[in-house]
Amino acid sequence: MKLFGMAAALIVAMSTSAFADTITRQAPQTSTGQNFTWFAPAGPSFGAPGSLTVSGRGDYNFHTEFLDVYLDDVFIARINPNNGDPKVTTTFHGADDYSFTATYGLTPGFMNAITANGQVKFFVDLSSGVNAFRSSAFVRVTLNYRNGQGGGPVPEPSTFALLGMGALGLGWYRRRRKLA
Ligand SMILES: [Ca+2]
Ligand SMILES: [Ca+2]
Repeated sequence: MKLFGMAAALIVAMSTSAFADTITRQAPQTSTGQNFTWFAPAGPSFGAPGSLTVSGRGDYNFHTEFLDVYLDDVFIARINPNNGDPKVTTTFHGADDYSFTATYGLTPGFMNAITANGQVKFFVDLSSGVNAFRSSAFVRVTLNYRNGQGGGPVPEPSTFALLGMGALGLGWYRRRRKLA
C-alpha cells in the first residue's frame, strides 16, 4: 500500500505540473480608453487546459466602464470592475481609484488553437470612460498553461497506468519475497 501511495503521489505531482508555464505582460495606462496589444512566444499546449488572469488598476468610477479582453482576436471576457460581477475581485482605494483581478478558464482545444503558430496575441480594450489621471493605473494579463518547453511533455494517461501498475507489481513482488 505504501508503494501504491507513492505512485498516487507521483501522479498527483505530475498532474499539478500541467500549469508549468506563465506568460505575463503588463503596461502602465497612459491615455484615456487605451488599448493594449502584446505578442508573446508560446510553445504547444499538449492538450492541457489553461487560464487567463487579468488584473489592473485605474479610474473605473462608473459601473458602465469596462475592459474587453481577447486572445488571438477571440473575445474572452468583458470585465466591469465596478458593477458587482462575482467573477471579478475589486478593491476600492478611494477617489475613483479601483484595482481588480479576474480569472477565466480556457479549454484544451482553445489552448491548442491559439498556440499552434508558436505565438499568442493579447489584446485589451479599455472603454472610453477609463481615464488615465493616475500614475498607478495599469493593465496586466497572465496566461497559465502547459507548453512542454519548461519541463518536458505532459505524460500520457497510458504512462500513468503503466506507472501505477509497475508500483503495484513491485509491491506484490516484495510481499511474495517476505512470505518466502
Ligand atoms: Ca496564436
Ligand atoms: Ca472613469
